[in-house]
Amino acid sequence: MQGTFRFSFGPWNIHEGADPFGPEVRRTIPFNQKLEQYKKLGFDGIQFHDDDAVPNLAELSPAEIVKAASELKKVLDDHGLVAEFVAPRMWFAPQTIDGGYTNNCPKCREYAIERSKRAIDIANALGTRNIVLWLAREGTYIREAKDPVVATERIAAAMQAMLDYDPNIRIMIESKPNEPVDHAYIPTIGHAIAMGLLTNAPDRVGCLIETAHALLANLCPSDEMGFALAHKKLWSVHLNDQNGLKFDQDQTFGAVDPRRALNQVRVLDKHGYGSNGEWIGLDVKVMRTQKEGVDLKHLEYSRKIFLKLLEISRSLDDSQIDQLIADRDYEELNFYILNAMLKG
Ligand code: XLS
Ligand code: MG
Repeated sequence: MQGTFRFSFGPWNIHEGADPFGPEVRRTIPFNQKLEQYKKLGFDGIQFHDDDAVPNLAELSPAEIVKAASELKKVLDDHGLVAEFVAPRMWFAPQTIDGGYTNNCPKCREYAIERSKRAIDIANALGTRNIVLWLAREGTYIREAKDPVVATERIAAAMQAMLDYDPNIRIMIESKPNEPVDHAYIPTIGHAIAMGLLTNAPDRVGCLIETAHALLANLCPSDEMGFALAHKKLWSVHLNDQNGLKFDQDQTFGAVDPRRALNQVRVLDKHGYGSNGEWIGLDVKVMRTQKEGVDLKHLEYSRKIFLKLLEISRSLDDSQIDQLIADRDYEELNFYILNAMLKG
């Protein structure tokens, strides 16, 4: 129960504030300046999309990509930072308009697999074996556009190709039910874990749970985490918050429902999350309304809130909780938790 946690975020969590309805409202902070902020904010790990690490990868040969990533590794070392994972960005390039692995065009599917291999090369150069698949466009806008059996098989085949390409990597699927597509093929963590069974290396397929994504599926994030922990598949998290079934909000952790956040912290802490090197990732978005110069607070405060909730969780008296459970006095248990939070 007394493990310590280390924290990570991705460079995309510091951004200019553009949304589908309006342009940027803050100047771009160059990547090297973002790196300077990590330690100051209390973070040691960086999450990467392949092109966060090697921005011009489309113009480079595989060898040049590895060279660029190896140079970045030295910069990370100089800052005392560690790469947590690399995720192929399969939702920007024209080849991925209709998805990556499930695209109806064979050439586009080939592109997706090749790009995933480059992401693996980058991960190796950065010293991590973790590949995250956020399957952004692996789904449909209209149900008839793709066959769901074929699509599932294609995702599995792509995963197999990645697992075969490098016998050391492991894949963490970040499930999400919708957005940008209407229906995504891997909407929940149960789906993500089951995908491993369609490969010949299920032990190298796990998941990353994002709070907002679980909530968009109308599920309880801490129960999703519990399910994955019971399967020994929870290899990363993206903590944040979400106000109902709206667009993916990526609010500051605990901002909407601190009790729900407490339960996430609690399930992670009680079940040894982190003891095998897992990171606490905070996938939080800067509010568009934040001015320049005060646009990193969402990261600082998400981490602080995690640590405050950890303190509250550890202050709870387990024997008292067990007694209330034995008495089936859940009203008292409810008050006990709320009271602990309100005085915390
Ligand atoms: C979406 C994700 C995405 C992945 C990496 O919520 O945060 O950016 O984590 O592809
Ligand atoms: Mg995420």
